[in-house]
Amino acid sequence: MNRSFKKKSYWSRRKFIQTSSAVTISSLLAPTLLTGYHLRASGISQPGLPGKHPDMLVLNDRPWNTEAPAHLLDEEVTSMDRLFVRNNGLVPSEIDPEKWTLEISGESAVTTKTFTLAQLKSDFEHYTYQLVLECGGNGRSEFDPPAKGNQWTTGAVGAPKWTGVRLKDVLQRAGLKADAVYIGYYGKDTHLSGDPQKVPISRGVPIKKALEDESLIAWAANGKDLPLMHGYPLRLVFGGWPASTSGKWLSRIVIRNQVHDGAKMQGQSYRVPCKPVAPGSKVADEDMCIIESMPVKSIISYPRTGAIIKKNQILEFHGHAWAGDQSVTKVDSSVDFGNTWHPLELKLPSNPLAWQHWSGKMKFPYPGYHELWVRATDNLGDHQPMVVPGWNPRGYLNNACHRIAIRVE
Ligand SMILES: Nc1nc2c(c(=O)[nH]1)N[C@H]1C(S)=C(S)[C@@H](COP(=O)(O)O)O[C@H]1N2
Ligand SMILES: [Mo]
Repeated sequence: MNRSFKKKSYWSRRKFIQTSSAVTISSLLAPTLLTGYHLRASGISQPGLPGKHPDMLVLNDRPWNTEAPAHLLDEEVTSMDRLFVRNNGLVPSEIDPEKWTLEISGESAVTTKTFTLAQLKSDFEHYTYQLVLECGGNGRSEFDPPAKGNQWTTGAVGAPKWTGVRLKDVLQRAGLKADAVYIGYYGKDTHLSGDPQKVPISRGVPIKKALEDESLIAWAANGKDLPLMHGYPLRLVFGGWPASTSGKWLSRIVIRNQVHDGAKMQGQSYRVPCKPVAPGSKVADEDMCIIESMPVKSIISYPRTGAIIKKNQILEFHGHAWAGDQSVTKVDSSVDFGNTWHPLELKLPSNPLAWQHWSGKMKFPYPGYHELWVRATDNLGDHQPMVVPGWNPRGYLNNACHRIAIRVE
């Protein structure tokens, strides 16, 4: 006899009311907070990094690595004092913007060109784009077995408005030979060992990404000079790709006739197994593939986890979603652990490769502990998983759904 057994669980009996009708702001009660409660592990709190919001989580101070707790990322355009910092080496100590130069060279450059900062600003058209910068290791803290590296939770991401010139306009001044396939960057930061021969990081992107309209050589963010920690006076910005491609303190770009082989392009860095592997596996370098476009992801930036609301109070919640080179087409929320999903309002990006804002409203008719989960879907139909996806040795590309705790009284 074929018989289906349906477990009547405590959770499935609950009914949640998804409100779609418009409510006035005055009817929205601001949720209060459960202090000291965090769903996701937080970093070790230390005296902050100068120029950063005091609530930033400091993961390391040599080199500096700091991330934003989710609620600090509530702004549509991320303030620079809330943008994560990921340094591989030591910040350059002497920077003279008057003497700063950018060299374009490499075996696939027709000629070598050198520009001063002033020439870059005067000789090329300026563009401003809001671009998502996300460390490839954002979310690493959730991998099991744990992966080596900064234990980022959800805050190694942000979307400031960057101003500069198009990388393609500058590359074209030097000229690209027919065999050009990749670009690589060099910056003025120094290796942790203090050895001047060693390069802390020198990564790059394929020519196709380099020549996109939104690929920038930027000197400003949110209308001001770049902060020192974010690459002053000049950096690359490639929206939607691992932020390790967005070279800071930029001094040289090489046009390559092969995949760039600078520091942290090879081995296990910023690479994932080409084929899926069992958690905890050792993977040979030759079986690791370079990460390109980042996967679809979202964050709940309001309220912050642990919010306390009243029964039947209308809770307004919102956040951002982004999808590497793609765009986000749908964002859904669930309060029954993914049993049912409800579509949220989603805005278009301010330009390609910017993040998108979503919002929703709902009531909780039952007191107790609840979780709000949010899931984004991109234009290719890919959506975020609820569990941590594809274990990989260095803990990259965790795009699992973000969730927050809500206490209903
Ligand atoms: N020169 C230089 N560029 C760099 C790095 C670095 O250590 N040195 N770190 C990279 C990495 S791994 C990331 S995630 C981003 C972080 O950018 P942010 O610190 O401005 O947020 O910068 C990238 N560019
Ligand atoms: Mo990174």
